[in-house]
Amino acid sequence: MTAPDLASLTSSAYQQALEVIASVEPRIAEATRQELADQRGSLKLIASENYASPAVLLTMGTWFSDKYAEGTVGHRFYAGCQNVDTVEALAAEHARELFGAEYAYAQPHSGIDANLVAFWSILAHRVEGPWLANAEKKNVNDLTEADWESLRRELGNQRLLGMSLDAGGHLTHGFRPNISGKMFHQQQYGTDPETGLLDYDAVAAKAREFKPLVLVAGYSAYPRRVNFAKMREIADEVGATLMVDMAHFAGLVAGKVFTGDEDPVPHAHIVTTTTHKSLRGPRGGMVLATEEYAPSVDRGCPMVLGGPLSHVMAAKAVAFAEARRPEFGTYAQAVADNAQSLAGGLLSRGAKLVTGGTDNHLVLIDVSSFGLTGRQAESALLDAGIVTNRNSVPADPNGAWYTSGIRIGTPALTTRGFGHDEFDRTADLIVEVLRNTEPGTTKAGTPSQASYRLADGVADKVKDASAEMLDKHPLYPGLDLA
Ligand code: DSN
Repeated sequence: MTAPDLASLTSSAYQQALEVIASVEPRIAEATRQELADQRGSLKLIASENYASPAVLLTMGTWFSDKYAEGTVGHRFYAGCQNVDTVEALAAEHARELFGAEYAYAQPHSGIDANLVAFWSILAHRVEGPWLANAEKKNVNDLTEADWESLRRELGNQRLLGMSLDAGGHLTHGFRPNISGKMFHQQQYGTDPETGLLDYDAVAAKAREFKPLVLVAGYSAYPRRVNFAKMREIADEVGATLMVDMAHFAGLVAGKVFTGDEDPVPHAHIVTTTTHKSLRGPRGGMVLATEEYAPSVDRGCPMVLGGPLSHVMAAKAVAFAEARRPEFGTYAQAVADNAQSLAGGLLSRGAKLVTGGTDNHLVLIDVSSFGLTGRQAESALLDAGIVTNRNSVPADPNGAWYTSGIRIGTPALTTRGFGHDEFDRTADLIVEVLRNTEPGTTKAGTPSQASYRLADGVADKVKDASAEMLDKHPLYPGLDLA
């Protein structure tokens, strides 16, 4: 089918769907229209967001949403799951092929679910496995209450080493207030204070001293690639399981931008991801594993999860099928190239970047050099139609709420067709806003971390310049909701 045919089909599908929704709750139909208008009219630079294709979006809106299907393919706790089996098997097959993984589990609803499944799988595999072997028990059902009590003591004494939140790690990598920081004894590794880069020798030294069961690699706000072969060497030396959370850069792995030592799949025991960031699928999670860990990952339900979201698994299958096409590789390479253009454009206009640049899909601007907190910068940029999120920088003096950083990424606008020139211009617009924003003061006259003043006329000028670029690269071209 040609692109105009598809666009016109998509247009009528959504027009009709919104009429059906409006017949019950018109305000939801209106909010849905407005969300499209807002996304169309702004520079979406949130590094973890993207625009899924109409095929992926439409797949989520079906009666698969109505079906319960706890269990695994061919082994369900509910009757009538034959079509869900088709969907889940296809999602897993596409995922295995896409990433060259031995095993894929498409049920997690989100990244945190995927990470919880992975943690409990590692615990089950590493703690229950040898214990069962020693006890000469055939499976977990043979364990007595006394066995479980002893297992619980072992489970409660396990260690996890992950990247700290302010260095760019994720809160599920052992951050104290998150369950990962409570279920494990955790320690964190950071980045080099001078360069902002990962120091593998320092990670190895910490691992030797701490001897974790789980070494977590991966990030949400680290603008560089990771050498997963080195991380595996560290894990092997201390007998840890290497778990990689590739949620942010899964699209760059799928698109073969990250290969060799930068591809986590051949090096990690377990890889987790979300499916909606650079991978451009529906909102959800997934676990990839070696065969060795597959039986314990398969116990994600009932261990951690309830009923799978079959409609979302169907959309994952569609998105993975899209990502197996050659054009996805071209897209992924453009995401990385565009991040270079964005970083280069910011640096050449005097912005300070954590690590001095990027070689993945994201850039972390240290806005303290503009005299602003992340919160002030985020708000001023939003006033000018530039959607970003504030983020801590390493050893952030402003903490995790106000922060000193702005995290931006290229996956979404690359999907719209932005290239080098547009990202350079985007850098120009960001710097224009930041230079023209002044921190405010509190009622007591002290410096405020939240209030700010953007100079008159700047927001409109930036919005006009953005509109020129956005109009040339329409979101969902041909989709008309009028
Ligand atoms: N919220 C995601 C992000 O923005 O990176 C991570 O969970």
